[in-house]
Amino acid sequence: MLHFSYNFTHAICRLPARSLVDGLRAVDTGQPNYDQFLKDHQDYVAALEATGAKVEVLDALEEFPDSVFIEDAALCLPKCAVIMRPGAPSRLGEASAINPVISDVYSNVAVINGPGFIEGGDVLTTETEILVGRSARTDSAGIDELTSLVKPWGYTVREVETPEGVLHFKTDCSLLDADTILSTKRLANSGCFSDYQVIHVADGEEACANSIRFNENVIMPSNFPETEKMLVKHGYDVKTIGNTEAAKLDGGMSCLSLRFTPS
Ligand code: CIR
Repeated sequence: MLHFSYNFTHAICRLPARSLVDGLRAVDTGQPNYDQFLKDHQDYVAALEATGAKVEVLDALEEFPDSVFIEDAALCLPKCAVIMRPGAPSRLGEASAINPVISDVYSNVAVINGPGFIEGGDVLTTETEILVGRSARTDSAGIDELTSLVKPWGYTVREVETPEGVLHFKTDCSLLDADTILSTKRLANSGCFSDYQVIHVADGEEACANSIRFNENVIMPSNFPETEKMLVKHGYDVKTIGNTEAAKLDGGMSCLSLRFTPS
């Protein structure tokens, strides 16, 4: 049985720009190394392709240092796509840059026009609902606009809270299958996943909560052995990808792609 929330025939990625050294970060843990970032990005694209998906890799956008984190600029649903409105001023222009690319593959494209803000990293799509975490980048007005744009297509949006100090809602959680979510304890403790099974990331491994289920694989960052073991024990087919450089810019596995099946 196919599940639209994790079975995808297509993905779109964007090559990292050399300007990524100027990318946003909450805490300075050193400059990301461009060559290592590029290598990890190639491994990531290869992992998506290995599941049989077709992956379009867009040119780098030097004017937007964070544009490799393409997920934040758009939301791809089975029946429509929505161009987001990033709350980080340096990322706002990424929305109009992605619009023509999305309009090439979707016939129904809606646009968040504001005044609210919303970034794709705050949006978790499950089989039954779209959860959106309010954060420093996503506000209630942005969530309300998304809610009314997707309602005609039959999607339900639930507004929830991203933990204080956490960049995006999905920094702390990932969908593993139709019923199961991988989450940090700090996010799951808010009760927002009470209708789901929750697997907690191992203590001290919170930085791997941003993983993705992509077809048969769970793709997670390397070097989180306890959580990896736990996922394997639960029967997931885990692939790991180096993420040291993206992590310096608060990026993880979900941020690096838009995943979809054209309708
Ligand atoms: C930013 O702060 O916007 C980027 N440096 C990281 C974005 C990560 N995106 C995501 O979690 N979806």
